[in-house]
Amino acid sequence: MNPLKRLGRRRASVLSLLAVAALVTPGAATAAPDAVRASTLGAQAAQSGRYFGTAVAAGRLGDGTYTGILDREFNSVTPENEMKWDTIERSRGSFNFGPGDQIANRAASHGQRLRGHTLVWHSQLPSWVSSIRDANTLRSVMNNHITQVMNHYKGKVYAWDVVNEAFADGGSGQMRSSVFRDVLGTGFIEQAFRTARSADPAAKLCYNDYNIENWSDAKTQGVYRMVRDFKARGVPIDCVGLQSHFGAGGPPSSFQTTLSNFAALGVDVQITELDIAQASTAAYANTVRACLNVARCTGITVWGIRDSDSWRSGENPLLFDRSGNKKPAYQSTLTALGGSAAAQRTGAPSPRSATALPSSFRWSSSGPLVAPKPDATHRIAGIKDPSVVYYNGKYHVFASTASPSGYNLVYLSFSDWSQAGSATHHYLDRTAIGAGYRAAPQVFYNTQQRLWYLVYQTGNASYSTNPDISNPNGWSAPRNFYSSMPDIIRQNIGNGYWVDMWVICDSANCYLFSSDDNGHLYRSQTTVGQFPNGFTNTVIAAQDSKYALFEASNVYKVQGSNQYLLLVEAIGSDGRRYFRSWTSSSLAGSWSPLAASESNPFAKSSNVTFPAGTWTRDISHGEMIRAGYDQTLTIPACKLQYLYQGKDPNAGGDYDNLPWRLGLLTQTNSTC
Ligand code: 9MR
Repeated sequence: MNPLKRLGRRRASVLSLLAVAALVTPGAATAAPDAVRASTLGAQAAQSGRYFGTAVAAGRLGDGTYTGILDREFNSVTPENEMKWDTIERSRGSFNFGPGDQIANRAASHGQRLRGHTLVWHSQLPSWVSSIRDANTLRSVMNNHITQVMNHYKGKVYAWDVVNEAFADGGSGQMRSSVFRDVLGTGFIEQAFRTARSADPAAKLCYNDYNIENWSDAKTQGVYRMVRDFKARGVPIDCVGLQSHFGAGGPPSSFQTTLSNFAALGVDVQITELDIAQASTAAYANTVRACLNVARCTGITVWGIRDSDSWRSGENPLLFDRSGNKKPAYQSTLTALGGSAAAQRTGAPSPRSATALPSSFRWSSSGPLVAPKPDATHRIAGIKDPSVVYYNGKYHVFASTASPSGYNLVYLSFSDWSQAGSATHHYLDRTAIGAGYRAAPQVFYNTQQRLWYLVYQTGNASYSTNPDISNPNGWSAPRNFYSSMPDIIRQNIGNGYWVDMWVICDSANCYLFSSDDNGHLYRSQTTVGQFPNGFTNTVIAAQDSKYALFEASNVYKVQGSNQYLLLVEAIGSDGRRYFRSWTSSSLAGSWSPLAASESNPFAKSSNVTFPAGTWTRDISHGEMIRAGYDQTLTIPACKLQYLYQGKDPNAGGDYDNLPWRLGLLTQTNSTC
């Protein structure tokens, strides 16, 4: 095949809607193993290593209903007012730790963690502090307060809200006016964190604020810039607290994006003061899910136990009613945490899920994370077809570079997605992989051979190997999997192209899947021992009309189940790219539809939200973020993430000159 044959092709046309049908014959659904389910919020949160806490008022600790719920449900507490400046140091140098100690000691004796709230805040601040006008005086007063309070609670407080609510509401994105900012300047926050670190190096140091949950808000962006700057300059900060005092609608749709974007800066995130007007079940569940979907979201605190305990009690925003009964939002919160109140109450066995993956999907997309970095010898229009593994603390991404003058490969690595855009691009045409048509890479580690494999298309299905994925110069020259195009492909390819080779192995065999841009998915087979040689027995693994089963197929093993997942890229009736999905109980088996239609797609612009702006209407060629990196291509069953190519919806013209960029989808309807 002429390598350049792939170039200058593919004009998406308007197509008819696709039928939802099994590609071959339906396979048996596979039951997932039971999850362990707990019956209280704290115990269930603990199963994913998180805490579930509440604000506690010292004045209510004599109320048996209150403490009964507190000790049954919560494994973290935050003093609601007792560690604030106006309680602890009402007059200069005179410290009153009584109410704070009452809560701290009780928490310790009940095995609950303690969040310290709060050291530096413009509110609940005694007037002797807010009236200071001399910077040196205020600095020493602030540092002394931080040091004395942290020393007193050393070893008892897990995380401190070092500075609370320092940013202004509205559109400025700047710090609010306060005695601290006005007298010490904006550097007071840095000063407070540095003092806090030296006072108690073991405590986590958090910045805490409200109205920073919606990603695009100026206030969120202001706090984000500060945290990014702190991390860049080594100012000590460990966590960001998002208070999450929500209206009846619950969290903004970008909430998870906000959590993950902060987390990507290298800090933990915590939901620190959750309450939601009218406490709808969905609003609570959405909040919990957002946290669970972000690995560094380490815990959730609700701001009070019963509605009658709340600072906004008129809005009934909490999980327990005035009598201490569980409200519907309690159940939805527990369920979202993965627990099952019903099963525990009735003593019935936990329900088994019929399949490890849901049958429909919802996603939130990042903005474009990776764009081409042309240099003097690489004039590149698009970066495409990413393959990604997380290995040794880094994401390793391989992708096609596209331009009207040809396709080749590029490699980049970075430790978190916030750095993807600034990573160095290593052009692999400068390595033994060489120049000429190379595209659509797939990377994995072969555990038997202790070698990384990069599979790609050259007209044939080709591969290179490398003992060290992080060394772009370590790749071997291309070798082909086949001596020539298998007959069955030659007979069915029509006017299509042989593209998008994909290798996956089970414990006995390796399979090589490929597409023909003509409605066929092919599968060849060899043994694990013979790999990479011996691919034969090529068959049609799935077929449909040309645009319904176009290209870019991925096949994965779903972790913790006997299920395999097939994704194939289709072209929709709107001419836009999207993914369909099927499952099978074996790699050589038949594929049953999962989310396989244009109206229930695996991933299409219609089931993806774009909190940072709709930058693409194509969800095109990409790869799942895997649970591992070996030849089994195992993905998690929960909280899927998919790295894909998208482009400006208004871009047109030559296919090979389109401005493809890489973006990341994060599943928002994961049920586990
Ligand atoms: O819940 C607290 C309430 O009892 C106090 O009267 C109030 C005083 O400002 O503070 C409440 O807690 C606040 C928290 O400390 C910081 N974020 C906002 C909370 C609700 O106002």
